[in-house]
Amino acid sequence: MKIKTFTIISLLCVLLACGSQRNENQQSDTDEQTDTKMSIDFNADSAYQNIERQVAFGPRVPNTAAHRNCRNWLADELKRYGAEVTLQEMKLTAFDGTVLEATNIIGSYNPDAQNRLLLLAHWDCRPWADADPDPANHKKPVDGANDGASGVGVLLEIARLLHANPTDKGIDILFVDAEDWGTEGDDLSWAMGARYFAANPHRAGYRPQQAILLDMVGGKDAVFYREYFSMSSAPWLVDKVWNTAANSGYSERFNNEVGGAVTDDHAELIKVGIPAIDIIEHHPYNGFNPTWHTIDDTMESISRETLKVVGQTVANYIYDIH
Ligand code: AHN
Ligand code: ZN
Repeated sequence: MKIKTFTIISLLCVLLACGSQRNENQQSDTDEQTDTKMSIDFNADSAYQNIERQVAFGPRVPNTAAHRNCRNWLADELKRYGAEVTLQEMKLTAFDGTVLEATNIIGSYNPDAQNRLLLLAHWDCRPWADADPDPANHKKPVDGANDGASGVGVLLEIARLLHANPTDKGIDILFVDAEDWGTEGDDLSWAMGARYFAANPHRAGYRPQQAILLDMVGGKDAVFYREYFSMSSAPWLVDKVWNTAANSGYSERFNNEVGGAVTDDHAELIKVGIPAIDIIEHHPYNGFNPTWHTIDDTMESISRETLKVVGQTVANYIYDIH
């Protein structure tokens, strides 16, 4: 009887101990999860300032001083944020015969990692505000606060985050030139810098597993639809990014409807077999933001809130917070 009681009591003790052990394990699992799900705060004010700095150079139209000065600043910023920087200089002949002195700027993190994510945005400005309601403005260059500087501004803030919170992932930030010296009806007149990069990558055999283009990501109340070429190239990547946005609280800004097809830098990567998607403000019926290719594409058209929505989504995607 005594032995029985003793056995029962010890059995109970063992069970209780096991129970508490399991609880401890669960607790530490939860702690680890909280650790890996550390929050990374995308600073929209910094992104906004990155846009202001670009716009302050003047329109970054190829073959101008503003363009050259901005190029040097962008390269210096990427270096300051710890990236390995490559400048890819090109002479590109535009549809109208103009020879553009163009430069793609590449900033690499963990350049030897095999698995790579490419983040890109165009940094040049359109020489003509030919969508402006006033024809008198059609030969003026655009400020490109949204069309150009916004994607770059967000990615420079991502570079700052990568420097402050290093990961072991292979990430390349690419600022492509000569996107916007194009003409309607001639698909090859756009995205010349991206086409050059696709054919002549900065490293022999460079082949990222995934690429995300940011274009016009600063407009007020912007909504991002699932762009058509992105859906044909990498629907799984669109899913991942749009789900990340939804889990970050931005489901109203990342709409699950499939939008129109936009001839843009990502299409040049898709052509050479790189899975690529475009986060772009392009409404299925209303098209681009009303300031697109007008003289109103200025700082006044930039929303810190939209920069936060896009930047935090990209940051959460990079850091697996989804
Ligand atoms: C076309 O209008 C065919 N593509 C526009 C791509 C673009 C221009 N993105 C920014 N500016
Ligand atoms: Zn444009």
